[in-house]
Parts: sequence; C-alpha cells; structure tokens
Amino acid sequence: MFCYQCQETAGNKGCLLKGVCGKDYSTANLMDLLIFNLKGIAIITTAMRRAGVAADYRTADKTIMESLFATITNANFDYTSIAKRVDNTFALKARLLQEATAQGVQLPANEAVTMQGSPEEYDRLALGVGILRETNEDLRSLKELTIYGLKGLAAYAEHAGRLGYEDDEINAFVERALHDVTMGLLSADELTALVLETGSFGVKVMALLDKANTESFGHPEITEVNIGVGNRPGILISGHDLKDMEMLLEQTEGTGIDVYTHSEMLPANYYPKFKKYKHFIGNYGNAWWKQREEFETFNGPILFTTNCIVPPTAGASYRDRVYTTNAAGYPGFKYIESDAAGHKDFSEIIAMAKTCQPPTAIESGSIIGGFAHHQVLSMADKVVEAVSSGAIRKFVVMSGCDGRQKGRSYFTEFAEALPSDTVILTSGCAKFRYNKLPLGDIGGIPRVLDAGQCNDSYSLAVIALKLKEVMGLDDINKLPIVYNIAWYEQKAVIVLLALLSLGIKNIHVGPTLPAFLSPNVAKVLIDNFGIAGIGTVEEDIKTLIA
Ligand code: SF4
Ligand code: SF3
Repeated sequence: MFCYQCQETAGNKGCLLKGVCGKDYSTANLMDLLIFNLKGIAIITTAMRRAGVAADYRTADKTIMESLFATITNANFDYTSIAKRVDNTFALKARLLQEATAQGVQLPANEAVTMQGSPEEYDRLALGVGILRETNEDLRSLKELTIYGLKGLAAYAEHAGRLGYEDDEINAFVERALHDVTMGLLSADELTALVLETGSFGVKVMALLDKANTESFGHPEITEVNIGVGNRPGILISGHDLKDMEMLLEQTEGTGIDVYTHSEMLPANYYPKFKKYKHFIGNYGNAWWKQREEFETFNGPILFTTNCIVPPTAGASYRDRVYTTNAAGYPGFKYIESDAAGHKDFSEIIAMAKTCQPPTAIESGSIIGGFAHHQVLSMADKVVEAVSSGAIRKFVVMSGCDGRQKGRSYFTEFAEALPSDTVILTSGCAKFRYNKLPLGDIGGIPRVLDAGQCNDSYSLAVIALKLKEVMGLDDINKLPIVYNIAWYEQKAVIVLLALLSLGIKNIHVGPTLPAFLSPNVAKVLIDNFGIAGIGTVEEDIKTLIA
C-alpha cells in the first residue's frame, strides 16, 4: 500500500500500512489493481476510438467513471465491493480485447492491457501495480496529479450521467488521459500540458453537471435553511447526488418521515424543485468529519450517496442505521442498488426511520445560501455598484473541503479576521468552518455567499468571467477576487486544475500543499501560476487583502 492522494496522508508523505482515513491495507492495494485495469481498458478504447471502429464504449465509459469515483477518499472502504469492480474490469477488458482484435485494431503492448487474474490472485497482483511502480518522482507526481483530477472529474460526470447528461468528448478524454499516463511516452512537459488539459475538462464536466442539476431541479435561489429539528423521525442524506435526493423526497412524502441534509448535501436546500416538499426540514450538523457525534444524536437512518464516510467507532450506536449507494460503500453498512432505469427503492430506510426517535436538536436558527451563478448574476448591478463605490473591496474565494486536522481552524480565524468590506465566496464543505459566524452583510449582500457543493465552484468561475466582462477587464486576474482554498480530497484537485486552466493565478492552497507534488512539480506550479501555501492569518490577510 502506498497512498498519498489526500490532504490527511500520513506525515504529509504517504499512508503505508493503513490509511489515516481508515482505508485498510488490502482495500488500498485492491484499488491500485482496479485503477490498473481501468488503464488497460482505456488503452484499448483509445486505440479503438482512433481506429474509428464500433465498440461498447458506453459500458467502458460508465465502468471507468464509477470505478474512479469509488477510489476517491472516504467513498468506499469495502474490499468486497472493490473486488466486484475488479472482477468486472477484468471481464470487460477481456471482452474489449477480443472485439479490438476481431476488428484488426493494433493494440500497444502494455501489461495493463494483457493482465488477467482470478480473485485469489488479486492481492498478489495488486502489489506490483501501485503508485510507486513509476520510479521517477516527478513523472509520478504529474501522473498522479492527472489521475486525481480525473477521479474528481469522474465523480461529477457520474452525477450528471445519473440525470441523463453525458458528453462523449469528456469520456474520450478521460480514456485518452489514462492511456497517456500509462503508456509512458510523454515527457514531463507533455505531462504538465495533460494536467492543464485535465483542468479544462474539469470546467466542461462542471458545466455539464450544472446544466444537469439546474435543468432538473431549477436554479438555486437565496434560501434561509433551517438548522434546527422538527418533532418527527427523520432520514439524514449526505454526499453529493441530487438524483438520490429527489427520489428520497418523493418516496418519503406523506409517510410521516422528515428529511434532513448533512454536509455536502446542504445545497439541496437551495433548489426550487426540492423546496416544495414540506417534509424537507433543513440541514442537520456540519461537515463530514463531525459525523461520529452528529449521527449519534440524529437518531434516525443515514444515507450516503457519495463520500465522505468516516469509519464508525466500535461502540457507535448508529452503525446499523447507515446505508450507502452508488460508488460509496462500507463493510457492514447496507447497500442500496439501483435498477436498470436508475430507480432506487428506499422503503427499507423509510421503514427503519419509523422505528426511530426524532433527531435531537444540536443547533437552532438558520443559515443563508443559494448564491450560484444565476442568483448572483440576477443581482449583478448591485454587486458591480458595491465594487465601484468601494463598499466591497475584495471577494475572497474560500471554496473546497473541510477536514479534521487541527490546522484547519486557520480558515475560521481567517474568515473572522477579514476586513468588513470583503465578501467570502464559497462552495464545497469548506464553508462549515465559517458559515455560521455572525459576519453580517454589505448593503444587503451577505458576507458569506455560498454557491453550493464543491462542483458549484463552476458558478464562482461563471461569476468571475461575467464580472470581468461587465467591468471591461482584459484579464481575469485584474478582478478584485483573491483565492484562499482549502483542499482535502480529489474533487478539490479537479476544481483547482479547472481554475488554473481558466488562467487564474496566485491561488493559496491549505492547510498543507499536496504530498503528491514533488519539489520540482511544486516549483512549476509556483513559478507559472503563483500557487502558494498558507501562512499565518495575519500574514495572509496582508498579502491577499492589502
Ligand atoms: Fe491515506 Fe488519504 Fe489515501 Fe486515505 S485517502 S489512505 S488518508 S492518503
Ligand atoms: Fe467535502 Fe468530502 Fe471535499 Fe465536495 S464531502 S467537498 S471533503
């Protein structure tokens, strides 16, 4: 096992025997084997696409996206579920290989294409295909940076796909990128270009998901979200999948059961289509890492539609109340399958909720959100006026992820220390570090504008591009917008690469720079894009705001 894909990696170097996240040694290795098989599949489909022959690309695309997603930090801890995906990828690879050969497609010689194995061989095979297989530290860094970007991209593509929105150009790119990092033919410069290209496809996939979400559920609008509780039993839904959110609301309506969001599902409260459900009460709790306490007091069942799962402690009373679906999984949690049409039956969760106590209140009152691009642009005049008059000196993008490391209190302190003529633009679960602070407003514009989930960082890019146009600027970096981003897992990686691909410079990233950036690769990012880590609150306020 060697994993260094997230911000909490051991010693900021790499997890070797067990993940800090709780991922065990064999499951981590098995994920390496799964990725290796995806690379093999991608090499075959890329060759077939180039040859212009017919093939079952759809199954390959779907398999690649879902499996990449399952290896994202805190999505899936279940060896059996990953082994099933490995079975499927070996079978799919064999089938595609046969199709390619039958159609006379020349395939490059690569072990990722030819390797086959049976379940009893998986653990042994996995040991030879891990991240350290690439011995050059800089090439490894660039390849893994690409792969982590692809994981985030795959997650967003999967959500869009479940709403019926797909883009074959994106699928073909993911396969070509996997092909390129595996074939070993690219120089460091070419790999750097691939990293940026991954970012530009990150913009495309976020735009696709934005279209899928807004055409399905309406444009997010300014919303006061209740953070208290009602007096009926509830179901807590976490993760990012809005299709699941819709199905849960439909199936719980009229059952006497309430629905609450947790962590990254909070922004579901901003969508017009979900607001019409009276039993959709609001949001319970905070970011993912507080779940061990918050799931205890919630008292009812919990549904994980994606990451972030924290392994429950041995004595956790909620252990039997947790369900997973999609790419998410945890040994002992019940898994909800979908039928061929994408429909899921949540009746077991609803039946369990009926036997549970209502949630115990841990907070009361409300928070405000719903500042995605459509809403913000509808008040563009007001925003531009506030900027021109000097009422708003700067916007500070503080998007990204939250996490349990102590150093993350920096983001709360930074938000508190910001001068009162600055406005925070946020998205992702990073917001829970400051979205309940009494930061006030500027002429009716709240000082924390939440655009939504991490993928809604796209909204912040749309807003920036629009402001640039309205203000007649020739460079996005001339806007009064600065970036102080918190990262944790691989969705933040695709968001960061997307921002870089849009030409945004001088982004600060914390609480630590990724361990997977080798010193040379970090230097390229620092020299060309002005990427920086975080310092003390005082220093950073000076650098970013003064
Ligand atoms: Fe370690 Fe993060 Fe990998 Fe988990 S996902 S094993 S914490 S680097
Ligand atoms: Fe959070 Fe996991 Fe990243 Fe979607 S839920 S932002 S950490």
